[in-house]
Amino acid sequence: MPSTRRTAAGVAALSAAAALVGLTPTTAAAHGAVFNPVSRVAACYAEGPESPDSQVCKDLVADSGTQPLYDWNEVNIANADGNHKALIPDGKLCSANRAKYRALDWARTDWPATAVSAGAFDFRIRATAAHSGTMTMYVTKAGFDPTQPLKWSDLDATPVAVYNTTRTATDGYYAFTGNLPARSGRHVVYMVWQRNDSPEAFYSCSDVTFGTAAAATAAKAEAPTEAELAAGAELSTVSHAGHGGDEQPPALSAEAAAAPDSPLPMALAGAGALAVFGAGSLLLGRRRDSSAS
Ligand SMILES: [Cu+2]
Repeated sequence: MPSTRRTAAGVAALSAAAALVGLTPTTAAAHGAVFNPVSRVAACYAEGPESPDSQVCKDLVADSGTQPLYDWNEVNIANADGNHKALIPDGKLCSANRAKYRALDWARTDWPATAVSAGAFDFRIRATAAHSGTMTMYVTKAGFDPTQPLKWSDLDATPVAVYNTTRTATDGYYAFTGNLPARSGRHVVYMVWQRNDSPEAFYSCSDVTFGTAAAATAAKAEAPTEAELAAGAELSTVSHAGHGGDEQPPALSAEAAAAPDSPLPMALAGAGALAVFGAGSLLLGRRRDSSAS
């Protein structure tokens, strides 16, 4: 029917225009997430944003919708510039004080967790965009109470790992070894990743258990598979391969393999893809909130 087609075309054109407007000044950035130990947002994403298994991830979606999970690689502050403690109040460490990710701050003892023990620990961070900077991993002090909101003073001042990140991440991952101290029960591993080529910084909380008793009562956190990441990428509002031509995408990303020399065709293709998803979203009644990024 001509009128229907005209309407559909109009929707697509509007979406394309909206996508272009949205792209120009405020393209949301893609960075990554801690996959070992599994961060809260990564664990809930792995359960499936549309049908999480654990009660805490169900509650997260009920409170905040699925978009925080589809945007698992985003949790950032664009202008942090090293001022983490000034910008993030106590109790807001896991969300980086961003309302979009507020559920990550919940002081609950049922977050899926990774069983760990004192000694060497192999950290793995899935980086959808590699950045030059410093990744600092902290663990909570002995005696930490996981039923209370996480405060800066809960973190042991001595990092369990400090890693200098580069603009390339092997197979899309940063991997490095740290050293965990002796602890017992449920704790939090906190990441601060400060870029040195921009003021932007990224943050995350991973739940860990020390000792067999704590591990026995905790749901085991699983990291998303590459297939799961790919399956949800189209519903992400953040780029999965660098932002604005500033970064080099991870070596193994599909975008890297197909990237043209000029950034312009890629930008236009991106806008077209966004228009398609935008139109689909309108038809599905999905609400996008891009204002928070
Ligand atoms: Cu990034």
